[in-house]
Amino acid sequence: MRTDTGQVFKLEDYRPSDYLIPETNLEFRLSPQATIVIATLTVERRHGVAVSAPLVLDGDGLSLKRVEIDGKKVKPSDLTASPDQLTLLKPPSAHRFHLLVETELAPDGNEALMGLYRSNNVYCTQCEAEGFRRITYFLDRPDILSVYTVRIEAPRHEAPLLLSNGNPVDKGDLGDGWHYSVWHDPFPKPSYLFALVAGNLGRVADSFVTMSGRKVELGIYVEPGKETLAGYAMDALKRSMRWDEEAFGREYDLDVFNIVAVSDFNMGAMENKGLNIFNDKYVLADRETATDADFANIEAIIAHEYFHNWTGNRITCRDWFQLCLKEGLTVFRDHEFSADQRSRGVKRIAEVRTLRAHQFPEDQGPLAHPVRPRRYREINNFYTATVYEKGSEVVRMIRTIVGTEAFRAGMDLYFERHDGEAATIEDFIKVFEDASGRDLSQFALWYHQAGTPNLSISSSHNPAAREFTLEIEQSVPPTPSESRKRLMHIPLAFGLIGAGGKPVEYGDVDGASVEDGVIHVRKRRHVVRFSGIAERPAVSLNRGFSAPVTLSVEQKADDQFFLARHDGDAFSRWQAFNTLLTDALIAAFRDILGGKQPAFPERLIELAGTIASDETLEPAYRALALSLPGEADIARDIGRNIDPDAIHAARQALALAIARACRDAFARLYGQLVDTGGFSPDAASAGRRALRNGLLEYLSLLPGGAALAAEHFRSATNMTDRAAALSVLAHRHHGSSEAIEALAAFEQTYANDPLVMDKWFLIQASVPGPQAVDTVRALTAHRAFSMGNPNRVRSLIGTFSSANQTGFHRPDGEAYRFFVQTVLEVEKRNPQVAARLATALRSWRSLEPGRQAKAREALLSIANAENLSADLRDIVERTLA
Ligand code: B3K
Ligand code: ZN
Repeated sequence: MRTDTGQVFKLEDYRPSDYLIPETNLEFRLSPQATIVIATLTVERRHGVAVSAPLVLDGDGLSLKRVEIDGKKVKPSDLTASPDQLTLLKPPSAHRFHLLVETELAPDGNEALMGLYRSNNVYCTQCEAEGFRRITYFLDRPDILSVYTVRIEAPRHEAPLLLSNGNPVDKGDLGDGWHYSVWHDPFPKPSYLFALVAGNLGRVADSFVTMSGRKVELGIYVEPGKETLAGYAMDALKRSMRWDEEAFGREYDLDVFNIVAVSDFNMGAMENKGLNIFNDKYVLADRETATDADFANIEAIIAHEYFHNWTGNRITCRDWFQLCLKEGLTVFRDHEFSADQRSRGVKRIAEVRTLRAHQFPEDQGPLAHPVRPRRYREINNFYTATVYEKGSEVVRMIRTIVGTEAFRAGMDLYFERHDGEAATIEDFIKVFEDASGRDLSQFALWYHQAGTPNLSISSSHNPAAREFTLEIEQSVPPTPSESRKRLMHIPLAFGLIGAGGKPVEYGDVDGASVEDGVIHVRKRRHVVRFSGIAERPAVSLNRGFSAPVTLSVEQKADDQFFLARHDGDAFSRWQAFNTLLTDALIAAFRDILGGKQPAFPERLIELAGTIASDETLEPAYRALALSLPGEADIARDIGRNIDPDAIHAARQALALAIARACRDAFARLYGQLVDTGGFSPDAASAGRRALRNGLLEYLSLLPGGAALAAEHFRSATNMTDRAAALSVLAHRHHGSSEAIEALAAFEQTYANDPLVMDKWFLIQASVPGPQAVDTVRALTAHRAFSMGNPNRVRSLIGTFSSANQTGFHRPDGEAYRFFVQTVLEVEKRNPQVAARLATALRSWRSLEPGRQAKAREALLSIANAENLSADLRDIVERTLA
């Protein structure tokens, strides 16, 4: 493991490398403790570079065996070598030469899961961002594009399957039980997209005929015996391939496309050219083991990685500062895909909920950074919600601003202009400027400036002048190392709504440019006047969440109620109700702190009942509306001096008030939605399950609730319903015999299915209350748990620290102490996973003073630990700064 060198990488320091590597030949002789890697690189000096320029190759913990140039051993005095760098001090004067480097690796001991490692006896690789340098010395940077040929040798009984990128070109027997196969990828690619898999895996095969009539062999490889669980992933893959042709005109380009599922993986999946490697959590699914959310995630991630083939692989990033060029854009593409496959309105609401839950706190805390950061110490810490989710929102805003047609023309231009290149954000913005003729220079600040902008909006109506006025003021809060902000171009979609929910026609508008229902906010303050409006309309703002901003709106509660019933934009309609709920929860929070019993507006409670039973609305929409803002969402809206226990109490009180008032309607509906036994993972069926399970949450708060949830658990015919019931029992009826029995039954049934056991860990890790830390600590000793497996760690420790507000922020700091110990233990094996866990403390400054002091102590004790990895030190120091 590399410890922190303290080096800061800066965007402005980018310069092209002196050398290029147009061809890379790799030979692997696989063995768990001593894998031999022979890399033969065709190296070219860039034109204009001095012959004396040394060739400096990156390494990370490598053991060097041999270096040759053009077949001759390099003299020791002509090189310097360390585990982390190989420098050829006197490269040949020829413009082009061949460099052979032999290294030896121990995949078995590789617990960081970067480079070449073994997961369940399967050899696999992870190279993004800088894992290739753990395999061989290389110019390990994304602007070095190379054509790879890879030969893999291994004992046939250990590794009957040998895969790499590109197309298979040769295979054969080597005697002594060994065999080999050779893969060639004709598309030049950066080293982070290299992949190798070798082992004994089951194969699910299918094929796809592309729009130009080429047949592509598709393979999904899983642990032998789990083949039947890969059917949904295969279906999602074929739908993704078709969709990219239809929506973006992008066709697949190799003869084969393979996906391998492994059980030890640092993140969701990886888009290696022609050989995607997946966390098995995002491949394996059936009704018995996967929830509807799992199915939706599998669909989205299969699509995401596949879409990278064009946005990421064919066009890659010049340097890691440009990460959002591939990630933000590819998230946008997978969002659009899911919206087309499912319900657009519901999908948008879910996206915004995720953005607010993950990106907003990042943007509003010490780890805030621009979508395109300007500096980093450890790039792995920049695979963030800001780069991904806000990055996607920025692409969505470009489409809003230039319009759908120019957006598609801009994308076509992007592929045409930059195919085969390592590009920048500037290149990306330029194609839309060229395709639309618009100036996006002010808009580009969305890439460069951190922080969530706020729009403060008030409205007035002058009946005599038949004029409606919106006063809009923008501000961007200061963020670390950016105290002064420039004014942004914010596309604010809106609607004026009159009696009966009809859109209000208006005449001339002045004060801002308004096009197709979008106000283009560019100045600090706009007074936008709409003429020809006789009666005061209700105004629906940031429709479809057209910009990732916060709003401070002076709006009458009557209008909010009106919009919650009548807004024609599904997102804004949901938003109106959600705002009413949030306001009520914040008021209740204040009452509780002031020692008062919270009370809730009757019409709000009634509206919950009305929405639940409104047959004109999709069940999935109704389920989303009924699910109360989360404790962390409420905390974010309150902003400071957070007491998680008071928030929890407020939320409980509102849930109970709704349950009591809506009992009959909810019970009737719950009965009507009963599971009839048939199962389909499609969005409509999932929506009905979501609504019924949402109703169960409310009904379980009433007398007889534990029995009802226990019956729901027993009679469940799929994992969605079973896990929902278990969660209700464990959370709402903690310690009851029903909860204890259900947890035991679940554990017994799924003891040998690690992915399902993750749900069991997750549910217990999120049980609110001060006892949670003891439960979690005890569960770390459970035989199904392992500190070395990222999925287990995230389910138990990740859930506890980031999704259990009352348990984690226990006032006596006990949970923080446990957390520090655990993070440091995980770090010894896997710094990347540890660093991600540590971000759970990023909002520490918004806690009330007692907890704040304890959280700070915890952060300091991590910072003071010895031999911290670059990954963890970077997170902890920025969090404390
Ligand atoms: N590109 C990978 C993420 C790699 C993370 C490296 N720390 C998966 C994805 O975004 O598709
Ligand atoms: Zn991605």
